[in-house]
Amino acid sequence: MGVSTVRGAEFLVVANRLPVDLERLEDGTERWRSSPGGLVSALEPFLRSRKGAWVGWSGQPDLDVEPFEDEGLSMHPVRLSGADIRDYYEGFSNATLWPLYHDVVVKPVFERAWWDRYVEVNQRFADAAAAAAGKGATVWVQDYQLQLVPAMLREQRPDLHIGFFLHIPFPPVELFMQLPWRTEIVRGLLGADVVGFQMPLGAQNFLWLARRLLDLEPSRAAVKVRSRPGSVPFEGRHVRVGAFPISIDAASFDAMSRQPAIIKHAQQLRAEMGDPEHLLLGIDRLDYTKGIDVRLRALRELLVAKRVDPESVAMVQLATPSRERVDQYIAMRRSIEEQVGRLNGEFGRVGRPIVHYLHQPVGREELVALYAAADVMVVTPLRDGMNLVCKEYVATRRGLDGVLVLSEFAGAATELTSAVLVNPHDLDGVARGLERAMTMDPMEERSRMRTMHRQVMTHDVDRWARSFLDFLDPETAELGEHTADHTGDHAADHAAEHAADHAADHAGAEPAA
Ligand code: ADQ
Repeated sequence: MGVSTVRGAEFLVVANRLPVDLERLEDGTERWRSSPGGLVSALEPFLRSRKGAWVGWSGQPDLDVEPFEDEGLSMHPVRLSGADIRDYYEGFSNATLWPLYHDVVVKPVFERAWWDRYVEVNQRFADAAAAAAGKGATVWVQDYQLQLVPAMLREQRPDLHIGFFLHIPFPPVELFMQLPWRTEIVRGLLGADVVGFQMPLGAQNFLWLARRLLDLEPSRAAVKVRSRPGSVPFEGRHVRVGAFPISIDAASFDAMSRQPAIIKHAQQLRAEMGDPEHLLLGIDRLDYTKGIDVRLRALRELLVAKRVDPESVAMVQLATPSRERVDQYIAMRRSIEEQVGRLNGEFGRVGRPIVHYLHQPVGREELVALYAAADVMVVTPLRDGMNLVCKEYVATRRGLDGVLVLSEFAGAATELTSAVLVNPHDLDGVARGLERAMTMDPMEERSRMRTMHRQVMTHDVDRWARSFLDFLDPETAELGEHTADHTGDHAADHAAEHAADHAADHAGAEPAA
């Protein structure tokens, strides 16, 4: 790593966090540690081949870091103070937008001071991006923390090609309308050339809101081809809107799951847990949207009703620490840990708990070994933009064994229709889903997994990134508008139809903007 000599990147990613975290070691020294996520590995080839740069926060408060080079990538750290983290990140991003965009699973807090700080910090990111981008560069802005950046950036740099992708769900119209700053957010997003969502429903909601709040008419393309990306005219441009369901680096999960060391480790893990007949697995950030409590309650119901023998079942629940200073997260952690204690107290025995609970991140190899070891993967979010965990599990099932229990409210449910789909609000239904997974006929198990495995292996994160960037590329853009199907598969088409109906249903009842 060295101080940057690169000026004027051709391709820039702007995200809340850099792809490397600054770690402060006990001896007072600091080092950068790469945080290999799906997004980083998907974009790395693009970034490296196109003089790429990344604008983001280092992960540490009150730290000024000069731009630097990291293995061919140019990093542009943005400084966040303690107060920025409190108001922009923990406040507006995670206590206002996050719950609002996830179906108000908890009540969003609307706080003017947080909004002011959100505007201020978005401006800082936009300024950093404007300074780092070369003439005519492509800038890809990521996620809900930075929804004002597209417009702020365009104001300074109309020469740029700006894309925006929202990783979390875009809410139903009537929920979004609660936001006191709804018009500003929509205006911020419309600064982009392409606004991308996980699901067609989100894209439809956004198109509808843009028209309603800013009094814009959708272009004919949006009306005529409902399941294709639409577009909306705004300040002399056509902002194109589409669904781009994100995925994982499927080949790498597949390859890792076949490594002898990982297979052996998976066997050891099972043996250490007493070789249960059914090993259930949950892996989530510890977040109230993920429905960890739902699956624990469903498992308890099965045990209480003696529909499952405690000697036959074990569950591993990994819960990565997340947003630990936000009130709702503190309360939720306490409640989940109480439930784990109760289950183990009632149904475990010495040396043989029912639930093995870890509140810590684990390394990639341990993660894959757990996927490989599990008979049933339990993914029960109340709402999730996509959910990568279920795709990671499926990618490790080359042997076609294993059952996925998946919430209907995860974006992934439109692709992984052969999962045992459950409604996480219906406790009986989740319990039945778990029971079904544990008793499924092996032939049926294989047939369902085959379909899902094929889907995940052929729709990976590379394909996702390419489809978004091709759509943003001015040379292929015109072509894309009329030919590309950015709604994914047939199920997604169906969701788009549903979205259009949903928007139509609400057209009459909408509050005045
Ligand atoms: P998240 O809400 O963070 O992502 P998810 O899509 O499931 O949720 O991704 C979590 C990632 O963290 C997975 O890659 C998983 O392997 C990893 N992980 C979780 N627990 C871990 C642990 N204990 N140790 C190590 N790794 C762990 C947001 C949206 C999602 C959307 C993604 C991508 O909320 O809906 O799918 O962005 O767009």
